[in-house]
Amino acid sequence: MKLYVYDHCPFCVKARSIFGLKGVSFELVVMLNDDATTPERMVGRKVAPILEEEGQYLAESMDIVAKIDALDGQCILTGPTVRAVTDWLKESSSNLYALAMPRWASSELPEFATAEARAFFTQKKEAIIGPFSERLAESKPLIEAANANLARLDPLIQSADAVNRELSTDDIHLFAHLRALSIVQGVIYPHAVEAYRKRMSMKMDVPLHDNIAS
Ligand SMILES: N[C@@H](CCC(=O)N[C@@H](CS)C(=O)NCC(=O)O)C(=O)O
Repeated sequence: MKLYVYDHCPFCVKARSIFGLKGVSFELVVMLNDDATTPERMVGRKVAPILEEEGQYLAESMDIVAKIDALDGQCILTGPTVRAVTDWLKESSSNLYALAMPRWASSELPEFATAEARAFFTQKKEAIIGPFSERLAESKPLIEAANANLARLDPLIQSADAVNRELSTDDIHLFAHLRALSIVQGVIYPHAVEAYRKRMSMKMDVPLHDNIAS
């Protein structure tokens, strides 16, 4: 199986994470961000992630998660989801992209290996969140808001091995959020959140961006 992704993309992180959790081997293919030809050849539109298996394609992150989880007939994402976690994700997502997008755009990520790919991303995303320079200038209040959100998340984390103690789709969504945030320098992770994101990164085999955070 091949999984086509952009490294920064939270939807792609969701798809990647189940392979690590299940110990299923796959080939990770990072597309250039301006490469429309590759995804269009597979699914008729420019999108990531895409799972390729024997000439068949699947282009929806949570469908990929469900497929890989069910592969051996022993699903592991069987725990109930918790409303407080879902609500937290909804409430906390508003400033995530304002923080992460300008930082992804200036990072040495494989999808930005060419100047054209980086420019494509910058242009497309600035059309959504405004000039990156303006968002970067707002870093202090945005990071303070993210820190306040994380302080509210901490007591919701019941175990470093599963937010609700039993693995569920909440873990897929929550780790994708925390992994996106890891590109931001100066974020303060309370104890349980720190243990959780580190453990999940290891189990899901998706490295955090702490080492390239800016
Ligand atoms: N519902 C889709 C959303 C996927 C999605 O929006 N992916 C973004 C990348 S993060 C994308 O492909 N955007 C088009 C582009 O980057 O040009 C899923 O969960 O897989």
